[in-house]
Amino acid sequence: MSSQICRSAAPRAARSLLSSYSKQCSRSISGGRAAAAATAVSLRGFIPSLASFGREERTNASRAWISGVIALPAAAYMLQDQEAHAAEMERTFIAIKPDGVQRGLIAEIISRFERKGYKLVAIKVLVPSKEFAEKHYHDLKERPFFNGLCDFLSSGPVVAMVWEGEGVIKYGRKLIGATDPQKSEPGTIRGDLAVVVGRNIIHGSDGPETAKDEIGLWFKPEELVNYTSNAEKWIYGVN
Ligand code: IDP
Ligand code: MG
Repeated sequence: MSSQICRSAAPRAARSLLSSYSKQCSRSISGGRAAAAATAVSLRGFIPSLASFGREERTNASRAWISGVIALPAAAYMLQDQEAHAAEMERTFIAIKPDGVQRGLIAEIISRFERKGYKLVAIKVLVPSKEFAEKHYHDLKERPFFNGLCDFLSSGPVVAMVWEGEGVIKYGRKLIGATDPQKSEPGTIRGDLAVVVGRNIIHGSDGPETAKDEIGLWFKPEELVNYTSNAEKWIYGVN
C-alpha cells in the first residue's frame, strides 16, 4: 500500500527525500494502515508544488518540503508502531491430522481459517515419527488412548500450519469445536466434518504457552513468514 503510494503519487524529488526510509517500506512488506497514512501525509504537500513551479508555488513547495521533513520522523515512528503491532499478533499451531488429509478436507479446513480473516504464516506437509507424535502429545501420556493416538498421528501425512490474528488461539479452538465431535456444535469444523473423538481431523493449540511450544516443536523460526496481507486494513479497524 505505502510502496504503491511511494511509486505512483510521489514526484521524483519527493521520492528521493523519502528514499532513506522507503527501505523500511519494502523490508517487511509492512506499510499497513499507519504507514500508508503517514506516507500520504508526508507527500500531501509535494504533489501540487511540483505540478507547476512558479514563484508562489516555490514558496508553497518549500513549506511543503518543510512539512514533509517534519512528517518523515512521524512516518518512521508510525512504521515502527505498525511493526510492533504486527509482532504482538497472536499465533497458533493448527494441524490437519491424517484422517483430515486422507478425507480430502485440507482446502475446506484452510478456507475456514482464511475466510474468518486469519493469516497463514507457515505451512508444510509431513509424516511425523511416533517419537515426534509423543513429544507433541506429551501432556496426555498418562491417558489410556495415548499410544493409539500417537500411532495414529504418525500413520500418514499431517498438514502443519501456523495461523496469525487477534485472538486466534482461543477463537481457533471455537472454529475447531469440542474435542468429541458428538459434542461439537454444528458450524464448527469437527461438528460439521467428523463423527468420533478418535478421528476428529484437526488439532489446535489450547493456550498461549502451548501455542508457543507447539510452533517451536513443528517449525524452525525461519519457516514462519512475516508479512502484511492486503486484506488486513479491511479486517482490522476501530470506528
Ligand atoms: P483437543 O484435540 O481438543 O485439544 P485433547 O484433550 O488435547 O483434545 O486430546 C488430544 C487428542 O486426543 C484429541 O483431539 C483426540 O484425537 C484424542 N482424544 C482425546 N480424548 C480421547 C478419548 O477419550 N479417546 C480417544 N481419543 C481421544
Ligand atoms: Mg489438546
